[in-house]
Amino acid sequence: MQHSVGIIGAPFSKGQPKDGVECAPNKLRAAGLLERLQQQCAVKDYGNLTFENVALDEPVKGSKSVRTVGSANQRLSEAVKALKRDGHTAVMLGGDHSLAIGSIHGHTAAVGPVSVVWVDAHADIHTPLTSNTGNIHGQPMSYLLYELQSKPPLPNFSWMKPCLSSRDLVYIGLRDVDPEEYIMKLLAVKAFSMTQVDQLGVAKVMEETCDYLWDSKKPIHLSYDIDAIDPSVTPATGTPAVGGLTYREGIYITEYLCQTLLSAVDMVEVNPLRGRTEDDVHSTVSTAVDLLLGCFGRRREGNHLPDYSLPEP
Ligand code: B3U
Ligand code: MN
Ligand code: MN
Repeated sequence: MQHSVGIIGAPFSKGQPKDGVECAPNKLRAAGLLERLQQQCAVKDYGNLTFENVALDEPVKGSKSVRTVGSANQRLSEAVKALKRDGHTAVMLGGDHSLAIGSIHGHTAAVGPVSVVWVDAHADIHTPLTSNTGNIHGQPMSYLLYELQSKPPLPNFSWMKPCLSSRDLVYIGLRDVDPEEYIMKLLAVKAFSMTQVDQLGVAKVMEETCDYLWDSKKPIHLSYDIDAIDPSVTPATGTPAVGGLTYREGIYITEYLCQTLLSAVDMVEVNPLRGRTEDDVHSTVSTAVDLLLGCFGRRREGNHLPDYSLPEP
């Protein structure tokens, strides 16, 4: 399918404590993301959002920067909604994974209910009451799911209502899930941990993922946390977890979803300040770029021109 892609940069880091993840949108652009995507499809860059820093933002029920995260996501939701109404496939460059709240909310506000493929080492399904760290990047799924609605709404979150059913969610790549995140089992969420990736192979995982989601034929939102990939490949991220997807498995996921009703993609948790060396940062950023290219038609067999003919000798 020929996509027209709209890109939104979301330089935001307050869903977790480590500086640097806000630099990712510009790093990904500097690595040639736009120019390379333009060789495959139409691209419109909506630029970077700016976010307000809420001055008095004391923890709420143990969760940090709730008001700042709430207002940033309200802005992001509006921006994604507008981009989708313009008719593009959305690419949201984070920033940390708390941004999935606004990205998925804005997506559904424009197109109606969606299916979510969440590629991540972590389940990010803590509620403010179960989180041990208080970092909202470990919680976005609980804000989005109808089944886990927080009542009353947290400060600066009254703009949003949950918009995702647990039936419409698939996890891939899990390997660092906290005991309290057993919520996902209670909700019977479809999940392929790294154990299942090892058992089935990534091709079968993707086939089963799309069979499972195909029933409802909803547009697909891919939320890709770069820490899903093994830290030997993508070390420049805030909470690396050993035993992750290989580069090839990571790319295969994007190539497969490219052929589905892919309607929005998040690329989050790339943190250029976390690599120990220049190589660490380069490998992480260029993998993130390759994953995005895979979402929009890059083929490892080569992207051949449809009207190509051999030059006459
Ligand atoms: N589950 C832990 C760790 C974590 C979640 N997401 C990331 N790390 N990236 C938490 O903080 O909730
Ligand atoms: Mn995540
Ligand atoms: Mn993660």
